[in-house]
Amino acid sequence: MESISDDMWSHGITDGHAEYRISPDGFAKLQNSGLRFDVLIDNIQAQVDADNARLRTHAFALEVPGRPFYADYKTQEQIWYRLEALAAAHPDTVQTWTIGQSVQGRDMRAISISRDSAAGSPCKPVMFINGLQHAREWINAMATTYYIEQIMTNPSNDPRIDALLDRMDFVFVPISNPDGFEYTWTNERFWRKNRRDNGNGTFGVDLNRNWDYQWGLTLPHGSAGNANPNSGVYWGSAPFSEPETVAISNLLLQYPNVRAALDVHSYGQLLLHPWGFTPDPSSEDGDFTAIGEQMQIGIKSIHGKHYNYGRSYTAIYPTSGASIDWYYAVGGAWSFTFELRGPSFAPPPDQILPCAEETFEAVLRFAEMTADNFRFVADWNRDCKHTVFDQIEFVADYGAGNMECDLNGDGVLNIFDYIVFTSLFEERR
Ligand code: 0X9
Ligand code: ZN
Repeated sequence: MESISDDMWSHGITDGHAEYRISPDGFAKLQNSGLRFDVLIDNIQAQVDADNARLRTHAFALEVPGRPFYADYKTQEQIWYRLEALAAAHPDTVQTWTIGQSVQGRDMRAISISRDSAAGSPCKPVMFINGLQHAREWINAMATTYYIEQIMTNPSNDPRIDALLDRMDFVFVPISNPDGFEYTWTNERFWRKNRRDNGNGTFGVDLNRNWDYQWGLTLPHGSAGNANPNSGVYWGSAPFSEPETVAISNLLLQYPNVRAALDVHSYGQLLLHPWGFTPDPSSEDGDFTAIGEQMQIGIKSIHGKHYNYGRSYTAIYPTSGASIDWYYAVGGAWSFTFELRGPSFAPPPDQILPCAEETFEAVLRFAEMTADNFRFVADWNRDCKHTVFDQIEFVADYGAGNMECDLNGDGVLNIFDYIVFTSLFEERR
């Protein structure tokens, strides 16, 4: 089967069964192969053509009056037009800027939401969300835009969002593969990679195999990543060979406090956490399980959908050089990959809003659990690091009778406050 198609759409082989997209040529080969098969979608191109015809009617309008934004898929121009307009209406908290250029020279844009809050530390933990490494997963960009919009505008005056902004900052790259995304609108709806010219007649590197952590490992699965430039999961000529992954990783390294990082993908209704490169549990497997469980419950409470959670290696398949492993190992952030709703990489547009709504509940829970855990109380000198200087400063303030040191809030400064500080420091909070 792997000689007929390298585009498996199921996440593996279950009970001897897997799903593939195949070309007309591939179908002829399949018929002669002796393999048993069923046709699930006879002509996915017909579905794509219908989507295109519908979308073209509004193609060049940046905004269609009277038509809700989330009613249908949007181009990157339309998405950024909306995000820039929202950002302009919130100049105190929102910034947009260019973090680099793609292989073909398109701007990579980031957006941050940060409330300058007396209630929060100047170095609040940061949540990062990466919206679209894989070009064909259109629903990801819509969902990520929805998350940004909810956090930025809080349209229902949700006290949870208000409280969260006192405790946390947010950074997003909603369209992290702009060239590939463009290509899916103009040429090939199911293109996955970026648009690197590999020089041998093939194009594209899988950005989610290009990150510089455990890159280029040969692992036992067709989707794990490989060195063949023609493959859909080609890992590139070197770790971070692609300007897109370089720009995003540099952005993250500018924030010392990224504590939660989310990669949005589709499809499969899954909540995946490290590791991708090994089946072994990470050292915080218990925390990941607790967050996964809370996210699963939260998602179900919105529209009743079931999402599974688990270690990436086993709950989906082994991967090397995938971003969430880097976010966790190098970036120091708890990380998840969401696989949103299908079916297929082209869910009917009426799936966009419910999918965004239910997974936003998971985003909130992930953010809240992260904020609870990384409070930075013990960053006493407010330099956003945990060092011995925090202890020295605390002892100095304590010795000077500074009532900020009354950490147990009983109105007197004594050894119990020092014990509270020490335990917070040890927990790195
Ligand atoms: O293969 C991928 O990159 C992701 N699945 S997708 O169908 N959206 O292409 C899953 C990656 C999961 N592995 C890690 N995040 N480590
Ligand atoms: Zn993906």
